[in-house]
Amino acid sequence: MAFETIIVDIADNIAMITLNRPDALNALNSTLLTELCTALEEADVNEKVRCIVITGSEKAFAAGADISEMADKSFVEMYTSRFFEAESTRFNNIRKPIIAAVAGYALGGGCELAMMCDFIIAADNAKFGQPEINLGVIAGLGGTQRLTRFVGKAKSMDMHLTGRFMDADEAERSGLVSRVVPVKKLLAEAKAAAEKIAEKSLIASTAAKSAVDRAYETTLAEGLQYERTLFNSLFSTEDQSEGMAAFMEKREAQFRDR
Ligand code: CO8
Repeated sequence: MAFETIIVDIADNIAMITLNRPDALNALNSTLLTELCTALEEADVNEKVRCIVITGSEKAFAAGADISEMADKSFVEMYTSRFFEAESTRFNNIRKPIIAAVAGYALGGGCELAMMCDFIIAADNAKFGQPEINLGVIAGLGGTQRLTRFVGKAKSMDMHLTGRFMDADEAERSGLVSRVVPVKKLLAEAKAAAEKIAEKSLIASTAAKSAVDRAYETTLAEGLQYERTLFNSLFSTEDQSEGMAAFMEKREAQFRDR
């Protein structure tokens, strides 16, 4: 399917989705978020795709929700249209692993979009922020909740209340991103990570994603029970037999997602 605001490239079992509104620093408008969700859902059911990468440009992953689209809206319009609610749910329903490869600005909804992915690889020029306070509003796509879980209350409050940006080094120190790489190497590094994931059993990788996500939704006792149930259930798969046999036979496993 042809898209207006994103570019989708599927190769080597990876769907690379590039946000593509360069004139607006990839600001997230309704068209972009709808197209992104459609592309993600297509990738999720495409047997050729085993991992997804979302990226932007070297200057901006995304500089936030599109302010020009929101500027004239009233409370009633935002409330009754359930602005971006459906897109948020559609995104959270994707089963396959999603990596955010972030260079440049990841601000407001852009920072929130990166945090909705399963982990973030940052370029050394990345800047994260929740500057909505400067616009007289607050984060609305999960920033107050997810950023607080990633970096803790002190830094989250600091960022939401002052609107200051966090650079890549601080983001790594604070647990917001998993690794920082030179900007020119960002896509290669994200692709290499995606290829590693794509080599695994998709049943196991989607189970791992689901179990880690559960840690944010439940008590430790319930999370441990959920993990145990998933772990045991993987012993009904051919991939478990193959993975363990391959280890014993000192060879590479050939996973078939069965
Ligand atoms: N929305 C719309 N257009 C944008 C946005 C944006 N968020 N960010 C940048 N642009 C546009 C600029 O208007 C400009 O367009 P033009 O050339 O036509 O004037 C172009 O992109 C380039 O931007 P700048 O000239 O400003 O570039 P600079 O390099 O000088 O500055 C910055 C870069 C610092 C990133 C600056 O553009 C900026 O501060 N942008 C806004 C950042 C921001 O406030 N983001 C938060 C937006 S609100 C939000 O994300 C809420 C999310 C929750 C929604 C949930 C709904 C339920």
